Amino acid sequence: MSSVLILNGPNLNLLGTRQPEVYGSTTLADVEAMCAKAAEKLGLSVTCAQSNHEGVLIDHIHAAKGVHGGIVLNAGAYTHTSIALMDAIASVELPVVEVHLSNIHARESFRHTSYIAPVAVGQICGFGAKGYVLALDVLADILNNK
Ligand code: CA2
Repeated sequence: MSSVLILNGPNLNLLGTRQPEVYGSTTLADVEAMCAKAAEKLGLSVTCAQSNHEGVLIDHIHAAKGVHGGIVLNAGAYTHTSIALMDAIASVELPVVEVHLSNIHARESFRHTSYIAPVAVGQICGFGAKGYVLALDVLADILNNK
C-alpha cells in the first residue's frame, strides 16, 4: 500500500478557531480525518504531521524519503519565504502536491510567490479542505503510474 505524508505548516493548528471567513470552520483534526477517509477509498495510507517550525518541517520532509511515496504539503506562510523548504523538497525527490485552503493568487501580492511550486508536481488552492482530498487523488494516480 502506498503511503502519503500530509504535512501542515505554521498556524494551521489554529484552523477552525479564527478567521473562518478566510480559512473556513474546519479544524485541522477534521482535515486529517477527511484525508484518512479519502485515502482509504484510494487505497493509500496517510500519516499526518503539523509544525510551526521551519526546521521541523524540513526534518519531516527528509524523513519521508524511503517511508512515504509522496507528500501533500501546506507550508502555510513558509510557502512564500522558505528556500530551505524548497531545497528539502528537491533533495528527497518525492512527488509533492502543494495545497492551500485559500486562493493565494487572489490575496495580497506577497502570497502570489511560492517557493514550493517550482519543486512540486502541482499546486491546488482556493478549494478549502477539499484541496487536500484532491491532492490525495492526484498522488494516488502518480503512485499507481496512471
Ligand atoms: O491558504 C492557505 O492554506 C495558506 O497556506 C494559509 C497560511 C497563509 O500564510 C498562506 O498564505 C496560505 C496561513 C495559515 C494560518 O492559519 C490560520 C488558521 C486559523 C486562524 C489563523 C490562522
